[in-house]
Amino acid sequence: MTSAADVDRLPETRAEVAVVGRSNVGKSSLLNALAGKRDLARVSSKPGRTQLLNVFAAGEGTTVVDLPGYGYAGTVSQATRGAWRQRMERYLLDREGLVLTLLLVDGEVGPTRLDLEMLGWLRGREVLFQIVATKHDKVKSSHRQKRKRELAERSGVDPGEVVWVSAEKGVGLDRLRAVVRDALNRA
Ligand SMILES: Nc1nc2c(ncn2[C@@H]2O[C@H](COP(=O)(O)OP(=O)(O)OP(=O)(O)O)[C@@H](O)[C@H]2O)c(=O)[nH]1
Ligand SMILES: [Mg+2]
Repeated sequence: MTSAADVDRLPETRAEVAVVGRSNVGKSSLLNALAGKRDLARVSSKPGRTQLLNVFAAGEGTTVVDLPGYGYAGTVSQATRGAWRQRMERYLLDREGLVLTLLLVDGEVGPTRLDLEMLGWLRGREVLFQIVATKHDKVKSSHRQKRKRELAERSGVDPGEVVWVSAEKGVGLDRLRAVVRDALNRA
């Protein structure tokens, strides 16, 4: 629908799901996979691709937002990174109609310090959230059970509460679509 630099510039929504996570965790790829479209959200192997709040229509007046990633360690200035982060946090605080935040954690890497900070921040503000572990295909199948337990434990949730996905291989997409649909329909 639109890209905006600020939450005040976003179109009204009946209900909205937001996608947050570390830069390069796979937010834009996951949105494309959920939608079944290749080039809806821009993907890049270089972190820091998504810098604005990008809004997508999800039917019947509902929307999904792709947010800038945090923890970007590239060559942009501290001030610019601070602006992206502020953009994301202001969004999460002020967005009317936000019903669910998907917090993406790299399934191969596990939750980083910044992911855990973000999680604490979301918990503190009682924004409803769902932890999604990405890049399932990159974890060797012999390591998966252990990795799933560890990721959940470090995040402070039960393993069954984490949705594992692979945008590349289509893993977990139906389950996540159901979570998103439920949240949007409840509103
Ligand atoms: N193997 C594998 N790679 C993935 C998967 N999802 C994303 N990637 C890769 O991870 C990189 C980053 O993907 P993006 O979707 O652009 O990540 P992002 O979180 O939107 O990044 P920013 O916009 O910079 O915050 C790209 O090279 C993708 O191809 C996945 O499920 N499996
Ligand atoms: Mg992106």
